[in-house]
Amino acid sequence: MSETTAGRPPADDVTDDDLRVTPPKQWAAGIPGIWHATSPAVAEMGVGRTARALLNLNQKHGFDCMSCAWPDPEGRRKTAEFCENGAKAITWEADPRLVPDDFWAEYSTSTLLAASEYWLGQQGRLARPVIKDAGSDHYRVATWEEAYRLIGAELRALDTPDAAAFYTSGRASNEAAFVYQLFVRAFGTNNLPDCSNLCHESSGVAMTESLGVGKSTVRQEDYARADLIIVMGQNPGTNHPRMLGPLAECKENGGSIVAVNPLPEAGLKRFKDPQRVDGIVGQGTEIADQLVQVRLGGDLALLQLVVQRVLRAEERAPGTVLDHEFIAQHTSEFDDYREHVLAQDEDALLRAAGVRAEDVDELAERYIAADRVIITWAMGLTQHVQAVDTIQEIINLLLLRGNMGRPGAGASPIRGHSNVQGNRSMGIYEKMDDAFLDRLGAEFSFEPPRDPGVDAIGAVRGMRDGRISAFFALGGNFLSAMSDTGTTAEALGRCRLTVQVSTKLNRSHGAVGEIAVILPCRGRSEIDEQASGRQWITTEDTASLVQPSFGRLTPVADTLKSETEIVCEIARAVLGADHPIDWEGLFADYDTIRGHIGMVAAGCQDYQRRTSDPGGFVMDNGARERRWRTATGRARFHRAVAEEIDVPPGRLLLQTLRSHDQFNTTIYGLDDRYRGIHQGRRVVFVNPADLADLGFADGDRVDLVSEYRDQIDLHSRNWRLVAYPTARGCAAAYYPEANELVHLDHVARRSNTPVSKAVVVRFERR
Ligand SMILES: Nc1nc2c(c(=O)[nH]1)N[C@H]1C(S)=C(S)[C@@H](COP(=O)(O)OP(=O)(O)OC[C@H]3O[C@@H](n4cnc5c(=O)[nH]c(N)nc54)[C@H](O)[C@@H]3O)O[C@H]1N2
Ligand SMILES: Nc1nc2c(c(=O)[nH]1)N[C@H]1C(S)=C(S)[C@@H](COP(=O)(O)OP(=O)(O)OC[C@H]3O[C@@H](n4cnc5c(=O)[nH]c(N)nc54)[C@H](O)[C@@H]3O)O[C@H]1N2
Ligand SMILES: [Mo]
Repeated sequence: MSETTAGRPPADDVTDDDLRVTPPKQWAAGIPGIWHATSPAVAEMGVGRTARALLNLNQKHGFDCMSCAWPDPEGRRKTAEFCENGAKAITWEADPRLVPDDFWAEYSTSTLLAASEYWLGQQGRLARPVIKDAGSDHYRVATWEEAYRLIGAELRALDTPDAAAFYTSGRASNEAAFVYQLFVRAFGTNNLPDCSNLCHESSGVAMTESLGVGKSTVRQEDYARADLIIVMGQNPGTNHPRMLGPLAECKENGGSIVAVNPLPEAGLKRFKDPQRVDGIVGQGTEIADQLVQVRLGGDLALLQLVVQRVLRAEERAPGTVLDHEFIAQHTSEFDDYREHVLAQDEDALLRAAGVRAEDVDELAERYIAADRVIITWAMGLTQHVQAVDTIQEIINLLLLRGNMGRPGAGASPIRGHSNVQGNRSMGIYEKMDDAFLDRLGAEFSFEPPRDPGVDAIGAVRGMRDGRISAFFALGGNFLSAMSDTGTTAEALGRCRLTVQVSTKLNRSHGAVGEIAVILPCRGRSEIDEQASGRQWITTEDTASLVQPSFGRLTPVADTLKSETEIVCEIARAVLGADHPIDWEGLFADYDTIRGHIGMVAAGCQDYQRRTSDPGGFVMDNGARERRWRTATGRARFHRAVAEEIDVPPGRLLLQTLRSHDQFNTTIYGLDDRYRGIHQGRRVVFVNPADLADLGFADGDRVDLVSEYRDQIDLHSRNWRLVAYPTARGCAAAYYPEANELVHLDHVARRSNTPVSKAVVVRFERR
């Protein structure tokens, strides 16, 4: 892809003129990992700022890494407690280049919509508020006061507060998230869709019903203590690289690792720890002892096959396999469940899972032989029609041998965004429970709305159908993150007002309503001065560790404001200066906000004091302590029937996933070196045998057509086929480019998450 020619960024996402394909890598990290981590940072930022940025990542008194939500060690930290992708994230955020004022006259909103995410990110940090007036196709520079006044007037003019939706991406601090949901509810709506709706919603729904808590039941130190870790539907080498360390430690302590994945992912094969001398010079640690190459969406069937074997082993040697005491004391519905699973047809399950019986035998033997088992998972499980059932089957399997609420064992959804879990704890949820709303109302003397709001899918439908006419986004890139890009763009375009609080440009800034506003904010790494002095913020990681985070870098422009201040100023502009909540007092001193969080958010009593300790505190979990806040007061066995996904002849099942050079919709670079892809992104990975069966060859150019029920086919142009050892019948392509193939109505049952990992596609030769 070439650099910009004036007025016209590259028209298509990637031209792929220079695309090269090489054999995939057998290992992750090590010297190339660190090298790739530091070289781009130094080029863009200068040595001083780079060193300050990297050395403050994930240190006590430094800032929490904004990349993934992998937990920090509770005790000792290494000098460099970050990974290659954390380094990319900080370099991208701390980018000193600014979008110049004359940019807005040069590029129209339609040009931004047509530009690539890569090019947009390379334009530097947003520096000043900009407004696109009705009738114009260009943003213009504005003052903060003008922007606040405009947003205030437009939101007040709505017929009902429910005509607005307020999206959150998982980067916001707990303080910003708390004042944001407070503002939205004081305004009068629960329309708080968030990136969780597209991400781990299925995990939350499943675990809350089965265990009474929607979060991981294991702590950071548990991974190294496990005898067996099963990593399902997750690519840690790329997306949670710091997890490879604890996985390697587990192995060194005699444990074993099983990867369940249609793809043989590099990080799961061999890992060289760049933090250790033997990691750099040696062969690294062989990570996965077994790879189960499941078919896309086949995990529920696979898990039931394993459960059947565990139950039959118990029948053969009664009293030796199941943890009867745990089952009797801590669980409910076991007998019904047992009968139900044993009645499932083994051949049908094997077909749905796409695995051989020997693979299941081996996995079941490993499970039975291990005293302490952790199962982790991410998007490979959550973004399927039967996602919730699948995750509940994981819980079932763990419960059989009491692998819950003891050291080295448990269920561990690995979160995505660095503070997405904290955002939920702070009330970013369209159907927050009554207890939270009661406390919120009592703390601020108002009656919060009780009707459930819209989630991400509901927001798009609402905008498309004219019920929602104002869309506000605290971070993120809603257009590119949502399914069905065409419908989402059309829906946003029907709005009267779209507002985005952002650090950098993305395509959502081109998918605008009649009036559009961009408000530039500081990043987490930057110093945040307010009336009472320098502020710090708090975040929560995957293991529920809540910690302070201190901005250390000089903001790239003094025109930027913090997210917390922006939200409070908008609240003032919308609700009026005489509103009973003292919005100015809230952002003048974040201690005030933490005081309120302590009174409102569950498990956050005495929040200010407990987060003042640089080590932070671990939130109460329930399941981890074997206290079950479920409908039966116990951990629940859940019954499901695995459905085989129907793929008509001549079609494949396509998953959409991340490359090694991106963070969600942010494209750092055009390589995916672990998978052997260089200088391009429009590739489709297909098993060579499927390519042959379909009459195609590696290197062929195709259009992708996706089919969903009787709905209109969705098209995506110009992809290059790559022969790759994925499971038979399955294919993979990168998100967000492939999102235009995911139908809006194709969602997971009970969690409403877009089905981004099982799209039925056919190829059309170009
Ligand atoms: N560097 C970097 N880090 C990130 C992110 C990023 O984009 N870049 N994103 C962050 C976010 S928000 C999230 S949610 C996480 C995402 O972390 P991941 O879930 O690891 O992300 P994906 O790239 O979607 O990878 C899905 C994995 O599941 C496998 N898979 C797909 N379908 C199935 C299936 O049906 N069954 C099984 N068993 N496996 C399947 C895929 O082959 C792939 O290995 O990472 C977070 N961390
Ligand atoms: N097809 C498909 N679709 C998916 C997925 C998939 O696997 N496949 N994954 C889904 C998942 S797991 C997720 S989490 C979503 C992600 O959805 P989002 O969270 O909406 O998307 P991001 O790409 O993380 O958002 C990037 C933008 O956030 C802004 N930003 C970055 N840092 C900050 C900050 O500190 N403050 C503010 N205000 N803005 C900031 C920048 O402007 C940047 O362009 O996408 C989902 N969509
Ligand atoms: Mo995510």
